[in-house]
Amino acid sequence: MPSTASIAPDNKDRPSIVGPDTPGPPYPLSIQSKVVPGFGRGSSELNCPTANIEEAAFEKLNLSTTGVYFGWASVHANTDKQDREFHLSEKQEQSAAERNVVPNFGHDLGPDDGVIYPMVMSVGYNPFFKNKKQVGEIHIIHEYAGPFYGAHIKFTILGYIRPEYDYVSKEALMQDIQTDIQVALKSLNRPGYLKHKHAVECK
Ligand code: ADP
Ligand code: RBF
Ligand code: MG
Repeated sequence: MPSTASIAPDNKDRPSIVGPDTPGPPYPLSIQSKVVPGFGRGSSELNCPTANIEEAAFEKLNLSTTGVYFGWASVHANTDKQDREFHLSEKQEQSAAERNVVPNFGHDLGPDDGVIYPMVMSVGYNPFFKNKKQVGEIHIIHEYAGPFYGAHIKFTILGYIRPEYDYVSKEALMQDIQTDIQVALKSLNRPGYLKHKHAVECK
């Protein structure tokens, strides 16, 4: 059920590092998915592109808590010619058609293919945008040359940053996302988290 999320507390009161020195259960959580189109707001409205994951992969993760997570992720060209379909909701389908999304299956990744970078992941209803369905979407903390719809994303979640909130303005949400990125970078830069920066075993 969509949450009735509260307005975010003051951004300046946030901790700069989260989680214990070594991640404990249920982490690490590793999974892979195809990168599917969302509603196109990440890059255009928030200056923060997110690779949306497939519904089936999201369900497999079985996260009971909505909010912002952090960990490691890599994107891989999808070379399987039989694997060209997206399983999208009607609304996602409509949005992708309107935006004329043309998947390249990650074939333009070049030297970024398979490289592991830090990531932040948003899980939930995006209360600021009042989505009806939960989504899982990953912002990889790296500047890619372009989109990679249809590629495979492999990721390992190692911890939780905060719940999802509603915001008084888009700028306030953007500011919290930038803080999430700094918190993730600092939290991952500890031996207990760095040791998980290796290729994800596919499930
Ligand atoms: P959508 O709603 O379709 O997901 P976004 O505006 O969130 O639209 O853009 C997401 C797309 O941008 C991703 O699917 C991916 O192909 C691309 N992208 C480029 N750089 C990144 C990045 N650093 N992290 C995540 N996705 C990225
Ligand atoms: N959306 C919200 O409505 N509330 C949030 O607290 C929130 N936190 C986010 C944190 C991160 C790190 C990222 C990448 C996204 C977050 N979003 C949040 C989701 C954002 O609204 C979404 O990425 C865009 O709507 C594009 O799909
Ligand atoms: Mg997205």
